[in-house]
Formats: sequence, C-alpha cells, structure tokens
Amino acid sequence: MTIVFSLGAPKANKVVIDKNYLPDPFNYTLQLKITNQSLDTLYYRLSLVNLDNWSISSPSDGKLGAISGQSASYFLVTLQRAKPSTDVHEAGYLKLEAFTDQYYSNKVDEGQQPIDFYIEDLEAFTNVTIHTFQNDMEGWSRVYDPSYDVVDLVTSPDVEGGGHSVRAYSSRGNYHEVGIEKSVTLPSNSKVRLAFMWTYSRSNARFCDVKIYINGELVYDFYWHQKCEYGSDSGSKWYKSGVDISEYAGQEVTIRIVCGGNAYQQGVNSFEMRIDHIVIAGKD
Ligand SMILES: [Ca+2]
Repeated sequence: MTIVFSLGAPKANKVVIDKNYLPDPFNYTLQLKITNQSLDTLYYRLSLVNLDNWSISSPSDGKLGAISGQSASYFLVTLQRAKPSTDVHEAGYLKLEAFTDQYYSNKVDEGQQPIDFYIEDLEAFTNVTIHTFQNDMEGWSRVYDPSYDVVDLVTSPDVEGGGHSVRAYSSRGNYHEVGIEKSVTLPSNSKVRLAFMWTYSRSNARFCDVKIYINGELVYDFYWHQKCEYGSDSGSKWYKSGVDISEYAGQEVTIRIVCGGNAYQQGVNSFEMRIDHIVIAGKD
C-alpha cells in the first residue's frame, strides 16, 4: 500500500511568508490533497517533522478523518508559529499516517512531504519592485475572454488607500482563468521572491483558486473555495501570498497572476477577485 499526498501546488513546498503581514503569533493555511489508493476506508493523521517552531492549529490534533477507498479528499490545514524577530528559513516534513480505525491505533502506512518555510521581510530586500496600481495597470495586460470576463481597475478595495486594485471578474461557465500578465526582468540575486495581495468579492463560485505562472509553468496554486462559500465576501480582508522563484533569477520572464474558477458549479454564476501590491524582491 502506498500513501499519495500532495501539497496544493507543484512548488508549494517552498512557501514565502512576508513577515510584514503577520500577526503574532501567526497562522499559515495550506492545502493538502490526499489520495487513498487502497480499497478500504482509511483514517488519516498529520504531524510535523523537524519543524519544532510550528504546531498544527487546525485540526488541532492533526486528525483529518476518513477517506473512502480509491478516492481523494482536499483539506485545509493551518500551521501556527510565533512571529520570528528576524528572517528565517525552516525546512522539514509533513508526515501523514494512515489507520484502519477511527481510534488511530492500527497504522497501515505512512509517508512524508518536504516543506520549506521562508519567513522574510520582503520589502527590506535590496532589489525590490512593487506594483501598487495607484491609477493604472502599470503595463500589465489582461488575461481574459471579453465575451465573458472583465479585468479592470477599481478604487475599492485598495491596499494602499486612495489608489486602485485590479478586478478580475467572470461569468463564464467552464473552468478558466482571469487575471493579469507582464514580462519582467527578475533581479539577479540568489534569492528572488514574488508576492502579492489578493481578496475577493461576490465570489459565488465553488472550486476557485489563485495561481501564479512563470513562463507558463505553474509555480503557485492556492485552492480557496472553502473561503468563498456562496454569496460570501471577504470584506476588507486581504490575503498575502508569495513564492520562491530563485531559479528564474536574472531572466526575463512572463508573470501571470490569475483567479481560476468554474462559475456555474452548484447554480452560481460568477467569480471575482482583486489583485494588488505585487512585490518582486531579490536579495543575496
Ligand atoms: Ca493599490
């Protein structure tokens, strides 16, 4: 028997967290997809290895519950840590154990996935470009189908106050992506980061995600449908997301930041998000 579990994105095992946007202590939520390859229902429990500063705050005991045989489930897991006073890089593993019983006593398999946390003050980096969308698109082009989608600037909400954010809206039925794209020459430093703020409004669709592509390759994917139940709105809350893109240092790349969704799932008819305060940072 083999446990298969994957983090929410191809490279989500390298997580950049901008220390400027952290409460103390802070929580980090990540998505897990767990596939039960056996024929029988199994019960899964998550724990941390070599991540001594972190604990699992939700579910607090790491117990994820049952997954039927030959099926997969998604979980949002929240890890907690005290806010560090300096930049830190912490590497460890997420350990997943499978049990045949609801008491988690008869273990039949286990597996591990690596995860690297970089907690950094991105705007203190030496080579920083910040796109704040004060009153124009700053050279970003639209990723959309004009028959169904809108990508424009709105004044509310706005991260900085008094400026704009980018709105990406769609009423298209099948899964597709709406957002912005730009060619950028990245810093030539040993560490290169890409981070941005996002929020949503009238996000009635299920199965939405936020993605970043570099040269067409998916480097970040956060599956946020559990945050946008039908008719909900994030209000003024912005989420900060970031990813390590050091392997592209010094290159001219095309950055694409999108909201993906399926507007017609379960009778809803649109999805919508905002993008603002995109940070490209380099540091040796
Ligand atoms: Ca702005």
